[in-house]
Amino acid sequence: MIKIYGMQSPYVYKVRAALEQKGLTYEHVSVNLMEKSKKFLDVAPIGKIPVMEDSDGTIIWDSLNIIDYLDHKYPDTYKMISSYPINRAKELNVVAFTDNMYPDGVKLFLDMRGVKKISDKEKAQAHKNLSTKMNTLKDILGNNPFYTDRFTIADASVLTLTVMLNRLNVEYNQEIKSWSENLLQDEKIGKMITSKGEKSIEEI
Ligand SMILES: N[C@@H](CCC(=O)N[C@@H](CS)C(=O)NCC(=O)O)C(=O)O
Repeated sequence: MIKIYGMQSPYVYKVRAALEQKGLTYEHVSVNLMEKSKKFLDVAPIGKIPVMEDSDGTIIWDSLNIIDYLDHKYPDTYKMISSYPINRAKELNVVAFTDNMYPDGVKLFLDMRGVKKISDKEKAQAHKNLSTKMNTLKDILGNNPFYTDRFTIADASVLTLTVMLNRLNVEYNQEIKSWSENLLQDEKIGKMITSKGEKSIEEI
């Protein structure tokens, strides 16, 4: 069975979104990122989650790379990245844009957890940056249900971001908030977020 190393991370949520749409079965291995074990570093040379171990033992890391691999390895399943060049480019633009928002999110997360405190000024700046960029994401989406013509990696990327911003109490526009709440109601899409009480097969 496919193993996903990492469970609680926006990047893991994106990979889960793909696995759920594709109908592939998977299990999680939780990873202690504060104290990375040899067992984890053996499968994850860059020391980041998510890492995917395919049923044949193939190891792939980086959420975008994992999703792209899944699209090609299992071609008869739902495609998370469009083949049509214009849509593909648009979707990858959104992925890159959201990825650029993570450093501010991580700063706020580490501050909230007390791992690395930041000044009030830095905190305010991070909130402002994130809110401004959420407005850009709203403008790109417009009144459309999806960033391209159906649910793709672009939507999954913005959804994971909204989940993270909600947990960090970052204010952002109501349009994207409602869009996210609405999409996450979908049974398959909603499963991208780990449910309370969901357990991994082991923690390393
Ligand atoms: N570009 C990577 C980013 C993955 C990433 O930054 N993961 C974080 C958790 S959300 C991590 O593992 N951080 C641990 C570390 O950097 O030591 C992806 O898309 O998978």
